[in-house]
Amino acid sequence: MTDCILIGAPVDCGKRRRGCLMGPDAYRTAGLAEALASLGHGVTDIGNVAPDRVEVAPPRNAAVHELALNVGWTAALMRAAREQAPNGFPIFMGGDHALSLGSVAGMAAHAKEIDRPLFVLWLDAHSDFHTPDSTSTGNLHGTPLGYVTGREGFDAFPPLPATVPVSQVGMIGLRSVDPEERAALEDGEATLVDMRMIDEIGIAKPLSEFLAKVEAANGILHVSLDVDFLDPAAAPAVGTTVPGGATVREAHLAMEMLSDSGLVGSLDLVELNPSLDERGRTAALMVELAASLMGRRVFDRPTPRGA
Ligand code: 5AB
Ligand code: MN
Ligand code: MN
Ligand code: MN
Repeated sequence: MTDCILIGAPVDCGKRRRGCLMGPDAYRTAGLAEALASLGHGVTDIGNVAPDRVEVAPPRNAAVHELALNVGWTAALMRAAREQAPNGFPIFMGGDHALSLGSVAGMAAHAKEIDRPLFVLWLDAHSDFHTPDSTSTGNLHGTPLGYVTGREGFDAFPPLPATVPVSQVGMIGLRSVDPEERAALEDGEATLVDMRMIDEIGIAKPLSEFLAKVEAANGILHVSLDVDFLDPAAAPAVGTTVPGGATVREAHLAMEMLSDSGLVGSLDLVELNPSLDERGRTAALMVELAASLMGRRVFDRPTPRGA
């Protein structure tokens, strides 16, 4: 039994298209708390976090969108993560992926306090490895892995209590990486698993290799699940759809393996835009995936919730 702590993070400033602020309530409506409780877990929903009010100097890169608000969210969510992590298993209900600037930074600080290395698994079509200087769209939901790994250019953001070495990052599901991200990733030692590799050898082998690395280091793992990891046919409720994504079963298998590993300590559910959903099916799928990560097995899946 795990104490799950649901943290609403209605971040909507990481990109221009609006709607992710409705994500936390979509997860509540889709029954995330009930699904976790049915597995025997304790569940506390602490409600929604609000961003700190901050002032920042104008960004060097004029394309950057809503810098101050993103910095304010980062500070507030970093604090929330550090406060909640000692009490259980934080689940950040997004909100766009800019929320992970704060959630991952906070979990890294927590891991340092308990003297274990934090590993991060990024399930996403994108590498989100930009900096505020390198991004051409200016959308900061494309930067959280740049920030938490300590890339330069984040001077407006809170200083990191602990960085996550690139060698402790795994990205699975890649099929959209910008040239500048690619160049920066080529220098590092991140585990990079693109869709072609998944097509050729499946998702199980590269994931179990990454998990073996986490285990060998006595690490704890933060999982960041972007809706666009999934194929848009299965998960339409996201602004940044990229065809050719993970199937429903590939995603469940990843969650089931993560559950079996016992290594996961926290989770982000990000980029759900309920205004783009079809009768709530993307929200429902994300809830099902979270349930698989928290121990639901194929043979004890309940009949789907109807009207
Ligand atoms: B997401 C892009 N690389 O920088 C950019 O959805 C997309 O959190 C970022 O993965 C996508 O704007 C961010 C083109
Ligand atoms: Mn992302
Ligand atoms: Mn993405
Ligand atoms: Mn996205």
